[in-house]
Amino acid sequence: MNQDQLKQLVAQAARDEVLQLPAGQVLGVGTGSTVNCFIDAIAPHKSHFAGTVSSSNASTERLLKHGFTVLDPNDVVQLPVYVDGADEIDPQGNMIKGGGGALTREKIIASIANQFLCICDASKQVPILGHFPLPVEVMPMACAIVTREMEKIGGKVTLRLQKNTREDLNQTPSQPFITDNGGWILEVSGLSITNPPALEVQINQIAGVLTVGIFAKEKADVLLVSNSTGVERII
Ligand code: ABF
Repeated sequence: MNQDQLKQLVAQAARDEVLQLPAGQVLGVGTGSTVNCFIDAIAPHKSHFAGTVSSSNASTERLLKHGFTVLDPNDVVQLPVYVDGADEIDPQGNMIKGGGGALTREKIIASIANQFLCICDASKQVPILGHFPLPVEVMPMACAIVTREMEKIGGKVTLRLQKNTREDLNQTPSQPFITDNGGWILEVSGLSITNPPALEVQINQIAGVLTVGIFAKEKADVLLVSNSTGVERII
């Protein structure tokens, strides 16, 4: 089975899971290619849900295309479940997220969900977080300041750049990647994250950090993982 098929498989398992919810609930929807499969999988069942709350402009667009109602998070007090992917997840359900750049909205929506349902393929499971460069969304004016702070804790920092457009294929990209919130993303490698809750708090306290891509406070409550033999419920 290739990775796309594994994403489809776990997305279908998550669809079956959320269809167990009583009808008329609002569903939290994350971002990324696995979540895209999930959105497509629940589309035929959209009347089961009163609406959705989305963690990115990209997911909002996809949900609207399928005819879902997308609500403003400010109008929603609580969600029964938030479904999202991860870039890395450890055995306790702590995650690194933000590879797609949507970490700030993902964390906000996760914070109002009773349950974080994480969906991924087995390549995302790690014993200790930190092989995937940790995304940190920053206010552009604090980029150099946060970079220095991250270097002090042993990180090697690079600024995420925009992907080249088709016309620029031979050019070196030089423009920073800009998030849905107008932030920039620092990618911090070289960290072995043995205490995710502590490092999340420590990085959150640096002035200029909008969101760190460690999800320990908002860790996964349920983890569905696909591999060549099917989907396993790990947590
Ligand atoms: C999002 O999707 C992210 O936080 C994470 O970066 C990403 C995983 O993407 P994919 O499903 O495409 O591997 O939830």
